[in-house]
Parts: sequence; structure tokens; C-alpha cells
Amino acid sequence: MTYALIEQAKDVLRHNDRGTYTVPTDGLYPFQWNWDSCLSALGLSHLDEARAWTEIDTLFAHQWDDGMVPHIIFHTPNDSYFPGADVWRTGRDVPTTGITQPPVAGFCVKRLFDRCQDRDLARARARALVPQIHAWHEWFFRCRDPRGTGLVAILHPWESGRDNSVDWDAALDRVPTEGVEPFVRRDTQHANPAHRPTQKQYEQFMWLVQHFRDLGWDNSKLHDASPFQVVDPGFNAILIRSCSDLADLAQELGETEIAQKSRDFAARGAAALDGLWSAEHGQYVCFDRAVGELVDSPSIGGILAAFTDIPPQNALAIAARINLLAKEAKFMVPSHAPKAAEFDPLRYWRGPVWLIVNYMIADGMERAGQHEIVERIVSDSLRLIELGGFAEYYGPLDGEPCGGDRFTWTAAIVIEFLTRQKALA
Ligand code: 9WN
Repeated sequence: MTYALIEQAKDVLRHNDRGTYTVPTDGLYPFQWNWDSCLSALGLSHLDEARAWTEIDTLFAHQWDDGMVPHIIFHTPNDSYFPGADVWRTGRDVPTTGITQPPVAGFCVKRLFDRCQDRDLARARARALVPQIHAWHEWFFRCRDPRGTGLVAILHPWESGRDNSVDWDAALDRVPTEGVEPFVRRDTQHANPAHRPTQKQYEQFMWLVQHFRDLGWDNSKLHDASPFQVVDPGFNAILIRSCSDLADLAQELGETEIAQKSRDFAARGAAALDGLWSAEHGQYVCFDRAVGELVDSPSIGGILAAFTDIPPQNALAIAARINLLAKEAKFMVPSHAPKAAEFDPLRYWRGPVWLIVNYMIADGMERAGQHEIVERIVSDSLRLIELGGFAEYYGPLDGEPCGGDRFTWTAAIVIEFLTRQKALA
């Protein structure tokens, strides 16, 4: 069973391989996405280590001069996705979007390095990537934390990777829709519209894109000019973990200055993350920087925060929180609390389970010694695959597979989980 599933997952990766990068899935997402690629590289490394490194190299070949790594690289023209390169108009030779995505690269590169078979290859590839990843981290703290709080803000829901999360509802209320150029969505032609973000949300997403485009994609202006500035605990935990992993890797490669700066970023971030703890919810919550208020929304972002090292009592509380959620839903971990009024079991990031998020939560819980929760998350994830195949995401109440199928990062995470299980057996 395990062997057959791993082979099926590898087939999905091969199917979505475009030579030097993978697409998340045919049709719905025909380009290279930032965090998809980095997490998918973990799966690719089980097929071909050199190919896994190339996946991340390709992404970083499109890093901007200021250090930002874009959320989509439009390698080849394809009009099956909206908004395409003609909308973003960022002026790059190979077009990209003008916003970023969760910075998982530092974590992924360290993981590839730690378990590589080909040491020389890994040293050479990591040596080239470390300064590039560090430049991205510096960009975050310079451009997305201009007042030096230790935590960065996202300026667009797409940056979070959790596009229509309940977490953004209040902040999006301040984003107008007047003046948005008419557009035709493509996502609703590939996936069930009832499972996707709403039309109003798309108009708000596009208002932000137009606003940033009018500012010439100048990252020294975007933060203060954005009506949407949200500090997401999950996003920041990814950044902190990546800084800390990059510090260890840089140290090992003799890059002591990068190691020291990365350690400082991680320490400042970890201290500031404490301010997002909600005793009421037993998890972290977002902070709406534009109005200076915590967001009262028990979503998965505040659980994903456990991906980085958090105080032991908080890790314990998060394990208890997941146990509580397990009484409300069949499959862990739902992207929003099932008992909350806004929970929507099949609508994208407002309830469904995503395997990449499960992977990162499980990894953090493992480091915190919460092994029972890890087993629960891993076995629920594998059950979802057995029932519904390699979908984009799944309903937490009945396991319904949703969104795109033959999904790259889902397959990559299945290989990771099954390989872990084989090693433990
Ligand atoms: C916008 C590719 C991406 C993921 C995101 C997921 C979804 C895009 C969209 O697909 O977002 O970036 O058009 O819906 O929310 O996490 O990276 O798989």
C-alpha cells in the first residue's frame, strides 16, 4: 500500500514537472508558485536530488534586485489563469507578480541539505542559495517591518498563501472595489465556484494589485500605502523558522555574518510573536497593523505558528487546541475552527484541510515533543489521500477532495509522510 502510494505520488510530480520547475496543477495553476515550489522540492528530492535543488534555483533566478522573491513566475504565456502577467505589469524580462509568499525556502533548503545523499552537490547548491535567501529575509524586515517591530506584515491576502481566510475579513473591509478594471475570472472555470473566494474578495484582491501597480511596485512605498497590513502568526513563524534554519546552514558553510544576522532576526521575531498569543483561543491570532488591533479569528495561521520554536506551555496549549478541534471535525487540521460562525467546510481557506500546512504543524509539534498529535495529523493526512487522491485540499468533516487534482505539493507531502512512516516502522 505504502509503496503503491509513493509511486502514485511520484507520478504526480513527474506529470507536473516542466523541466526546471513544477506547476502546482495543470489548468488551474499553469506557472511556478513560490511556496509550492519550495515545499514540492522536498518531494522531488526522493526522485532526484539535483532536480530538487533546481526547483529552488529556478525560483531564486527570478529574485528582484531589492531581494523580494515573487509569488508567481510566468515562465511561459498561458491564458488559463487570472490575473496573468499582462495585469501585474512588473516590467521583468520573465514576467512575475509583484508580491511575495510565505518564505519557506530557508527551511526547505536546510532540510534538503541535512538529508542529502550527494554532499558535494548539496554544498555547492546551498552555498549559492544561502545569500539569496538571506537577501529575501532582509527584504522582509526592511520593507514589511519598516518600524522594526520584529514581525512582518503581508500587504495582500495572496501573500499569506491562505487567500480567503477569515483572518483577512475585517482588514479587507477597508479595501474598496470602486475603480477596479473589469475582469474575467478563470479559477471558477476550473474549480467549483462555491469552493473558491467570492467575487467581492476578487475585486478587493484586484484593487490592491492595481494600487500597488500604480505605485510602480516600489517596495519602499507599498507598506505604508497599503490599507491592508496584517501580521500573520503562521507567516511570521515560517519566516522565523527559516531565519533560524538559515543561521545553522550558513554557520556550517562558514558564512558567519549571515549566520549571526539570521540568528538576530529569529530571536527578535520569536520575542515579538509572544504578543500574538491568545489565551482565550489557546493559539496565536493575527494583528491588524493598519488599526493596531489583534484579530479575533481562530484560524489555522495561529496554529501553524507552532512551526517555529514557541514556549513549551504554548506548544502544549496548541496540542490541546488540536485535540479540541478533533472533536468538531473528522480530519485534522481544519483551516478554521468548525464551531466558528464563519466556518465553511469546502470554501478554500475558510475550513478545508491542506496537507502542506499539516506537514509544517506536525514538524513543529514533533520538535516540541507532542508526538501523539503528530501521529494524529499524519494518519488523518494519509487517510484523506487514500479516500480522495492527490487533491488541492479536503473537507474536514467528510474528507471531500476539492480544488485542482493531481496536485504537486500534496503529492510531495505524501512522499514525505510515507517516508517518515517507513523510517519509523
Ligand atoms: C493565488 C498555488 C496557489 C497556492 C496558494 C493558494 C492558491 C492562488 C490562487 O494557489 O492561490 O496565489 O489563484 O488561488 O491559495 O496557497 O500557493 O497552488
